[in-house]
Amino acid sequence: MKLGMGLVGPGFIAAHHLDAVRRLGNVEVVGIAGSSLESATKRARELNAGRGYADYHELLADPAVHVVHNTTPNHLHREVSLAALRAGKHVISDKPLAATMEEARELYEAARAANLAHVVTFNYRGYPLVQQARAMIGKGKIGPAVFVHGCYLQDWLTDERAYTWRLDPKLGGASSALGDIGSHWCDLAEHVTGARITAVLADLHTVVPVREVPATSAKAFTGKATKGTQKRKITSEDLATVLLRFDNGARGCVTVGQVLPGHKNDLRLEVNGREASLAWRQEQPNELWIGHHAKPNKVLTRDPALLDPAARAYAHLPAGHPEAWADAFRNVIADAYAWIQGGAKPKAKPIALPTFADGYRNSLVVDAMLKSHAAGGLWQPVEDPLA
Ligand code: 4PW
Repeated sequence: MKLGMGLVGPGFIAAHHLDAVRRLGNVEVVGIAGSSLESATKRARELNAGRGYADYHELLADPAVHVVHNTTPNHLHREVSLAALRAGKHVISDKPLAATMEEARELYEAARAANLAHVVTFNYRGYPLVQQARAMIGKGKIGPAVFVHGCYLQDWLTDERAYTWRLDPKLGGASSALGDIGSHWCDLAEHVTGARITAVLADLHTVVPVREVPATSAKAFTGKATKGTQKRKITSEDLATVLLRFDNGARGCVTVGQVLPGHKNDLRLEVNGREASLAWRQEQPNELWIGHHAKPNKVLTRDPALLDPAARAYAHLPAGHPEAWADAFRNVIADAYAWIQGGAKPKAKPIALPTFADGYRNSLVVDAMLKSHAAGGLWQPVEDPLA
């Protein structure tokens, strides 16, 4: 059956969702809903994405739409995804699943009750060498994991004139750095190791406490404000350092920051086992470092012939291809539609595909970090109702 795709919230990530869907071949891009019929129609024309809708309710009422991509700002994730599930649509939501843990739980429970696909785009799972690391760890190739550590460092908020709705608790949720990019790292750490974070000790900080912001802007990435600006106090964190404990006894730590000059989109994950270590870096996605104590270290490149079958399935482009990020994104979207085409049965979900259960799980981890910091930096257990 040819599926119809609708998208709500045509911001910066929308183009990647549309690109990924178009490459599937058997999905029709039906249209886009935004803040008005005029803006939606304009964006649909700019993105070659079917028609514009007056609002998302009209899109959800269209029988030609079977799958809804929710790429709205975080504060609208719950409202739009819940309405889409209730309208009988499969949902692919940008991360984080929702602005708060409570909203994420509500979305998870609604998705679990519906016989529909529910996906959250933790897109870094789509890199072949991330799946290679996961397969190696799962097969015991590095021995029991004892230390899981890394970072996600960026500099796009370094300038106090840069602003994003992510820094406004009413739009981005209570957290900025952790909710926006720390969520990616935590999802990868649990996905790659197969272990669960059971407790956290977090120290959050706001390096830039006052920003020059445009009077109004819904854009995800607002450039340096120049005129019509106002000073705004920033309360959410742009820097976080967190200690971690895992259910397999491993310890860990992660640093997340959006104000660190020179780091563009620098996610790094390292897992040290009793036999070997693995390290992957998003800015060099076609390499997996493998460390040993009794023989030379080596670097595995994304040569399909050398990869585990689980990783080879994601290695479509030649190693070093400039579109590695986009290819990873396409892998997650392709898995989502394969699941939908197969009837979205829970047991048939592609193993790497992140669902609302993962999004809810992730919100519990981030929420525990916020609580740990609020308590003055005490160890905070991570609830695990899905265990
Ligand atoms: O998830 C996204 C990250 O991969 C974030 O929302 C923005 O883009 C900021 O960093 C990257």
